[in-house]
Amino acid sequence: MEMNKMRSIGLTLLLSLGISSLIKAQKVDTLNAPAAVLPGVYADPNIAVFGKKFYLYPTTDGTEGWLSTSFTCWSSDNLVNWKNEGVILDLPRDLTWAKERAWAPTIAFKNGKYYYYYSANVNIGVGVSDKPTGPFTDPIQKPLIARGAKKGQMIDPMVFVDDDGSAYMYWGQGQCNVVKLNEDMVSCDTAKIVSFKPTGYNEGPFMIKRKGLYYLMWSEYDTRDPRYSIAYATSTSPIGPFKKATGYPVLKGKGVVKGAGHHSVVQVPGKDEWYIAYHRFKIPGGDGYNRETCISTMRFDAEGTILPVNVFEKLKPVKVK
Ligand code: FUB
Repeated sequence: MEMNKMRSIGLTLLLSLGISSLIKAQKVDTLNAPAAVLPGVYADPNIAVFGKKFYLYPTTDGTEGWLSTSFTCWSSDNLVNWKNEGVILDLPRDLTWAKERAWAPTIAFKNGKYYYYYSANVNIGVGVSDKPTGPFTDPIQKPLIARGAKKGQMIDPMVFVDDDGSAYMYWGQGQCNVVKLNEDMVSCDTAKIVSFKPTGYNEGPFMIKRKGLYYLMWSEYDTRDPRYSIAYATSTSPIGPFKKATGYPVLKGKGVVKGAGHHSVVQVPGKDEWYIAYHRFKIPGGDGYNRETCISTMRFDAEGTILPVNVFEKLKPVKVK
């Protein structure tokens, strides 16, 4: 065989070996997902970091129609191992205006206090405490946003505190609503609510800010639908207008992972390192009422686009310095 021909066969062989090992390295075993981070059924996880600890505030799952009546809090110093801090708000015990459907809470820290926002019987309430682990009291003794205040369901609050200290609350199923909270964090001017519906938006809005850009993320489809997934839009303002990112959603199920959505995001303090907490149908045997809480790494590309999250990547312990 002439020399040139041998060289080109060798090169082709090397190239195909290289490509096949690359494909192997990227091949994901979609039949084996990493374990959930919380034991049992917990959904709508809201993740936060205070000091050197991470906290998770989920919905207690496991009843048809999501009839849970109390909220728990979980803490961790590495994102992988979580401690149950117990019940932080019990609706029949602590509220005068709602007894069930304790859903999708969130937390914010301002003026030395922790403010806990949650859905209760399709109203939005607010609690206050000196500690991230509660217990939370009900400072206003009524909903902060009452059922029927706007189109869609008054559920799934998220409070984002901007660099200038302004706090914005996002919420809503069916459409997304946003309002600036008053300095006291427990009141707002409802006449100033801005409502909009990005294409595909269903519920679970969550706001992050990175390098001056606001990223509004949300869940698409119904939480009982295996296609439940997370998309996002960006803006230079916390109240929009927002431009939806095209292409692959931030996160969606694949293989054994179904119904992955209703998320929250945490940034490791002082680092450009981000983690996304979300629920999926419990593996095995779960559905839209039996969901479990997971955490994955979330990355950006050089242009600031959120890259598709690999729900099969094993989470490594993370320490806050
Ligand atoms: O967990 C109850 C409800 O299911 C939440 O409020 C929705 O976002 C959906 O996850």
